[in-house]
Amino acid sequence: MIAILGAGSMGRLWAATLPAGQVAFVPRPAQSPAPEHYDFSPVSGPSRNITIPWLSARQTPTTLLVTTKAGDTLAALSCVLPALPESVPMVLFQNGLGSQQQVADTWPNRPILAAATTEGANRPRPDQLIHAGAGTTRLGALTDTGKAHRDTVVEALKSSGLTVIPADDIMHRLWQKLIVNAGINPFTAILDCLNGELLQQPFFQQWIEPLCNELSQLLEVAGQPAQSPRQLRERIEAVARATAGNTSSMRADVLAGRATEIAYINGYLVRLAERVDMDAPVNRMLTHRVKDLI
Ligand code: KPL
Repeated sequence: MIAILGAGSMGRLWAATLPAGQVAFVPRPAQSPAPEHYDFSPVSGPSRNITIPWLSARQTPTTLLVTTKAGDTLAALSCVLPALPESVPMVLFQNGLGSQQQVADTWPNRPILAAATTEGANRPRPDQLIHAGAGTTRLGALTDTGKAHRDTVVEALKSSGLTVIPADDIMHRLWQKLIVNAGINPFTAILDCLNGELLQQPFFQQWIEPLCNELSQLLEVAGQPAQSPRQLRERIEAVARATAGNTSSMRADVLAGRATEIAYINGYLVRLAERVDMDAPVNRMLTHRVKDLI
């Protein structure tokens, strides 16, 4: 049984695609035990009704997928981990950086893995899940005890039919994703536009180059392989084009009045810069502008 903590878009995507009967959502103290029903539209083919039960107190999962928002993760895990044996591996799916490290530092003896995924899923209505774009999910260990579980967890998640591959350097993958999110998400939230509409916006054109200068320096600060500002800009713009019709997760959060993950994306980069006495004014400006939206 694979247990999923966090019944948002990503949690529901895994729940809908993993073999029926082998997956359950993990209830938090105030959550009702009635099964979750929703309509799932795959990338191709007809939509279908999905019913996912909640994990009962008697069941011990083989793996825990953690698909909560970055800012909710530590509190959510603090509620559920006391009841979960220390040997159960968990996979962190949070966007950005910072929350994964908080979890690994809080439970260093647990087998903790992180996932960097490019799957696209959204929920136009609470009872609907759309798999907007097929991607790849890379999985790697964050703690020493996580290493021995990686390949078994990869195999288990492959039974979803989604593309899942092991990663030797998951921090590198998380950084690559962070760069793309830092260059797309805050702009789409501030400008209230689709990813593909960014490229024509004067505000994006004004700030993307100075932002990429900061991102390139911060990659170096983090000990990541060097990438020029131009390479970073090309990748950010390529992803914006490839996901032109998408509403970014940050814009979706703002439109729904939910807290965003800005503190774990551009906000994380501002904190990293501060630690080495570097200035990151563009990341700081974007962080403030997004925080002011809700
Ligand atoms: O990951 C994304 C997000 O919305 O968080 C991108 C790549 C920007 C696609 O929308």
